[in-house]
Amino acid sequence: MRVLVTGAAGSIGQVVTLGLLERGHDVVGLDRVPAPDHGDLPWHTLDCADPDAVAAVFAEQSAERPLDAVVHLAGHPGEASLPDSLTSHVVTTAALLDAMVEHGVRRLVYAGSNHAVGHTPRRELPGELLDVDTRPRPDTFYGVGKVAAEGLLSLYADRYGLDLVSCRIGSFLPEPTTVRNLSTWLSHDDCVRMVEAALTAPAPGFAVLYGISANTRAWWDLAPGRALGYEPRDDAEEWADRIAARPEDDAEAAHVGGPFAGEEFYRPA
Ligand code: 15L
Repeated sequence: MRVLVTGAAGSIGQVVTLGLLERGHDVVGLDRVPAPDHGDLPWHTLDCADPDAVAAVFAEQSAERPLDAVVHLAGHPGEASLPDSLTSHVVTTAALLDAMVEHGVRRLVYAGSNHAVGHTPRRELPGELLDVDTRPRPDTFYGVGKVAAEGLLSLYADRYGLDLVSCRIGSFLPEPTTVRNLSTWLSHDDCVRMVEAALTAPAPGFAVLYGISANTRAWWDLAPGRALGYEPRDDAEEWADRIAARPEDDAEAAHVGGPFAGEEFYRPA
């Protein structure tokens, strides 16, 4: 597949770009910053919040060799003001979706987040695992942006028949470092497996999956991902003996969003 990866210079973007290249896909990188050294990767330096700039990328790619899919990883990975969160997660997604419709690109894999449901108290988890149909319960304006972006994916899937998969990523890290991470970790290799599954699953339409590894202590249900072909192989439990308990562990375990659900993030919109 020929895949446009946005946020390709970011921490997830670099891992996904290399992983897709290793698996034989063609990658076109896009970021607000110039390319890290990935050989002669085609690259566009621009902000996805600029719809004209995004449209120009699709026009240029269509003239050369059309894109098959987009992996949309661009976006500020933490809390920001409400307007900035909506720009970072919703306006960027809309610009890409409109360009996809115009140029016949039919699939997008989105870097959603566990913070779309982060204010869900752990004691309310039905059967101990949170499924993808539980009501959106964002823990921050960041989470609100991710929920709204999923709403946009749902709208464009219904209107235009696109295949749009939101991967609600847990904690993307080289290895788990906190007790919460034992439940929330997404390994680098599993992240690549997840993205490739979401890119290649037959006709998913609008779909949501939880982007975590096969963690023994998982809080989120992996079944929706497995239904799309995502088979995680790593388990944070292998690090459990090396992770020291911290005073904040109990507070971080009260809600699935961990620290993002805490009062330190409360602020006016
Ligand atoms: C995320 O979605 C954030 O981008 C990242 O900063 C972490 O907070 C991560 O989730 C997490 O929940 O650990």
